[in-house]
Amino acid sequence: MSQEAGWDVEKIRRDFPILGEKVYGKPLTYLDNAATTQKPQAVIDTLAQYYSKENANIHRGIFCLSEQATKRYKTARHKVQGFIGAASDKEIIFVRGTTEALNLVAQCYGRTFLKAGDEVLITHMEHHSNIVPWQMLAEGIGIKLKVAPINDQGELIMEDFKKLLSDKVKFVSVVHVSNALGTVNPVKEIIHLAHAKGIPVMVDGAQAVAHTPLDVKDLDCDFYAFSGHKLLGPTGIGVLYGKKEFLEKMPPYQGGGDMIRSVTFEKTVYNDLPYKFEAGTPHIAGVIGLGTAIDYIQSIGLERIEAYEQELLSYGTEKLLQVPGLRLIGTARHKSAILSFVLGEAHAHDIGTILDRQGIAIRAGHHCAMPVMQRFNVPATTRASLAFYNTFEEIDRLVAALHEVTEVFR
Ligand code: 7TS
Repeated sequence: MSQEAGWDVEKIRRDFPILGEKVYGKPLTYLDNAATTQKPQAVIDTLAQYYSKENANIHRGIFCLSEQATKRYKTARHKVQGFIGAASDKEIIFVRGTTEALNLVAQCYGRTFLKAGDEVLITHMEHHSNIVPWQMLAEGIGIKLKVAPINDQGELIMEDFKKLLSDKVKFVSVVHVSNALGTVNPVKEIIHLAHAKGIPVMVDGAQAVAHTPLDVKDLDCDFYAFSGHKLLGPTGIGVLYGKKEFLEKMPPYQGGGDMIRSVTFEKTVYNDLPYKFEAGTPHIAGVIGLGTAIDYIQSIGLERIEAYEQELLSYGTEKLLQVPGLRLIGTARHKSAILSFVLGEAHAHDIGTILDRQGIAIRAGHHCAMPVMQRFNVPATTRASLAFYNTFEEIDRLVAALHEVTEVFR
């Protein structure tokens, strides 16, 4: 039972139709929330309602539906602004997801304000989407990528981070919560240290936004990225938050409709923020659906979500450590509800297959964080990543199945 007063997980679960599904005749135990979260009925209804009754392109038509769609698109932007505490809705850019947001900043900021020899500092626990775009920039314009190391618990070693933050560093890009380890990074301190040297900071918030309250003004990050689909929203929609002063100075990412104010063959004048970065017809339904997802999350409250998920994390950690031969990968003091582990000689994919037959959905592999696997000298991990609709009983189911795995591999 949760200690969280008035927390009714069964009531919450009823809002998510998929959680009542069965897999191989067993109740679905969905523990792959870091990959994508499930969607509440309200979000599903929003999408169905939009396509069945409201569909029209935005910013174009002068007819009723188009005006309505435009209004709902704008309202959703405003919701995102409130949700993350941005100063203005002009600072909210809709993109496809975290990956696109990171690429946008690497290209538009990087190619304009960085030059050969400048250093970009990241950490050893980044998702590939916060590594590869910088490597592409290194190939393109000759910047250097620096990587701050992590310790055996999977925590960023702050002393080394400070040492690496030299005068050559012109940009810092760090993950807020590691998807492979669960580590919560001290992003506020990182931003403070970088700003003291005049270095802008981007935060990859893909694994943070659905699990902990966020206030970008308080954090003072210059850029923040997240994906709607990890926040109960649709796939194909995400957010890049950027401080106006940076976004205004940056060139557009793509050219096309909506991002211009006027076009002649001689000269094009770009549109104002945020439209300058939103070329072409956007994912309108996705944006509106994301707005509903945010309403839903706010109706429960991220403080309560975080408190409950921390209870699940403590419980899951304790129970998993009782499984013979199980080693947790990622034991940071400050962790989000992600349980990554190896189990004796069993390969992660075999574990995943055995669990799948019990209806338990987890992820096995490198989690798009191969350098983390290299750091811990493992080919892959098995990962259970929790959300606020998971239960203690589901953790028991996972643990019981893992005990069975140990029998199979004995
Ligand atoms: N950054 C982090 C920290 C992530 O966890 C992910 C996705 C991304 C960026 C990319 O997000 P996308 O929505 O653009 O794909 N992480 C995972 C995961 O852990 N399992 O599947 C996707």
